[in-house]
Amino acid sequence: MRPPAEAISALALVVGAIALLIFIGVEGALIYAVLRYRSSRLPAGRPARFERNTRLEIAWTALPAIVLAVVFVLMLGTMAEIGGGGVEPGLRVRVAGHQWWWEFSYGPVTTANEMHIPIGTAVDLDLTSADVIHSFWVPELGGKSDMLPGTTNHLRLFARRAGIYEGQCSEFCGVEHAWMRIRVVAESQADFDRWLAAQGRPAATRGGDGERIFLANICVNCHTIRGTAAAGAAGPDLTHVGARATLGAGVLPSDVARMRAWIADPQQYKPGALMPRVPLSDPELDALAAYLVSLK
Ligand code: HEC
Ligand SMILES: [Cu+2]
Repeated sequence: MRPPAEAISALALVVGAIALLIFIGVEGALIYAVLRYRSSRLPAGRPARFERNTRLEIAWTALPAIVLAVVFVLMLGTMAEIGGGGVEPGLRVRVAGHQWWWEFSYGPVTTANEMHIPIGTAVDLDLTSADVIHSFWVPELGGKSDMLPGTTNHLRLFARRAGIYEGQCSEFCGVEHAWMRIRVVAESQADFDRWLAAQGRPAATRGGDGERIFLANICVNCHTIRGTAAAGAAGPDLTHVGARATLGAGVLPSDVARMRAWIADPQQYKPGALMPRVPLSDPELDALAAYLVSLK
């Protein structure tokens, strides 16, 4: 199959060409009429009056109807194609929108904000929301679909080439709507399988200071780190947070310094984000940041 984005773009070109032809025809007729029937070229005296022209009226009713019917049929074809077109998906991912981050579940494996997909494979998304209406859109990979609480919508993604594809929540969902970015890493099947296997493993680092501080603070009420006692669900799963390229759904690139700054005061980077500032000492922040970034 071809990527849904290519099917949409091909349809836009065809419809654009039809619209251009109509534009040229209408403007041409207008210019012709203005020049041909200007008063200096008409016989003197009272102009003749039109009563009716049945053939003209039938033509200008039928032609737009035919054009619309053609566009409608083309659109139905494209909709069927991007909706799946009889091609079974090679992968299914459940996506939940949250204010203001994304949750991706590959069966039992949950991650956040950065999704990976294999190239050359139809990927079907089951989209829902944990709170308000969000909308999933990665323009280069597929169409756009709303995400509604209590309902599951479906959307197909397809990447032909490996690379990073950027997307964005496309339904205004609150103060940090603009910082609800989606990062899709499309990679070979082998790389994808390795990534998924790594994501499926529990957190690697055990028993250090950072882990102890995390577990002793309210972080555990909101975040899960598989392999530890932390099983909160109000914020992103942090089991492999160190493997992601960004923090806070794209607001900061991820490294130890930014991780520390984010934990010290998330509100400075994402005012209104649903993570509070937790009072911690400098050594505690250092240890926490080093620990979280080590969770690859
Ligand atoms: C009240 C719930 C809550 C508490 C408590 C909380 N967080 Fe968060 N955390 C969130 C939410 C919600 C987000 C997502 C914010 C956003 O991007 O809009 C988040 C995001 C994060 C991120 C970025 C994750 C990513 O994938 O980008 C890290 C790291 C993080 N929290 C660490 C911590 C640490 C460490 C603590 C304890 C000091 C903590 N959090 C306490 C709710 C919480
Ligand atoms: Cu949103």
